[in-house]
Amino acid sequence: MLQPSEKIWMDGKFVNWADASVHVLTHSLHYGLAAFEGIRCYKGRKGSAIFRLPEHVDRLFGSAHIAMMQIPYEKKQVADAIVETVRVNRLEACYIRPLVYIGYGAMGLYPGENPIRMAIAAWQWGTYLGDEALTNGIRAKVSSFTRHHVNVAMTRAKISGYYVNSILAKREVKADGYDEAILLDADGYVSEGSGENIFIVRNGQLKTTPLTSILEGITRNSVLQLARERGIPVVEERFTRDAMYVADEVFLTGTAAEIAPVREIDGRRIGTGKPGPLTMDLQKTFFEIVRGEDSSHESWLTRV
Ligand code: PPE
Repeated sequence: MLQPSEKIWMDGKFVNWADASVHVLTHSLHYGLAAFEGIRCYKGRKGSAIFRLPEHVDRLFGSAHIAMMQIPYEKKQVADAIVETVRVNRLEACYIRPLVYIGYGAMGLYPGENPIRMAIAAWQWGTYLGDEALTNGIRAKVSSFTRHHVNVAMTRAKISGYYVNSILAKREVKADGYDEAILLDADGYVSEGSGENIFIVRNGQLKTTPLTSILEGITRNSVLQLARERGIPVVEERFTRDAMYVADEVFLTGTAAEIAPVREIDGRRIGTGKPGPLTMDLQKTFFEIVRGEDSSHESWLTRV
């Protein structure tokens, strides 16, 4: 269950959590055209810090631009509002959810002059894929649902409606007792998890899917950067589902999921069946960075 905080930022001002409502004829609620972000704020030695805030704000504006929604604020105003939302709620560690949506006005697919509205909520959110996901790894299953074709969804945008596909996939595999769904693209290659990017490790090489049918993950970008700094060979290249089965390690990355090892896919053990050494090494560094214990990537943190 969602743990309520105190205030939600709505269209430039803070309202009480319980009062943050919209009209039921809000355009986005019917047709799914809205853009959102998922951002984490971590508690660290030097206080709380938001991870890669400018990159998330950029992606939000990019999503809105792709969707032809004009955000009625400057990037700086949005970034400041996000920081302020964490502050007013006195949250040390939290998940932040900015949402840009098409408000009440005309109905019908053509939104015309309907207002573009924006909200920012923040709440405490623990581990996304279960309590032991980060330490023991998760069990994943390839979904029977295909990820959007590149000309159906433009996945550089984080658009609400795209997540119907993710929800269907997630429900399907949860019903079979798995923790997370992996979706294949329209050509049959691996794309991503329902809410995460995917990496495989084989013979010391790290591989992730290219930016065709996937979200351009900010955690993915961070992992690629950390791996390159370590001199680990990295490739962004399509791979098939059986490449996952024979990988030494598989892991998922996302703001909510963080860096989650995958220990089983489709009933097949991955590697030793335990989280792999490279996965855990990257995860350790990631947590040290977000908590400000490793100062090598200070620029990734915005102090609250
Ligand atoms: N792919 C998808 C489809 C996706 O939704 C996410 C984030 C990622 C990759 C990873 O992107 P990034 O967070 O920038 O590393 N999914 C968000 C929503 C999760 C939810 O259930 O809500 C998130 O992790 O915040």
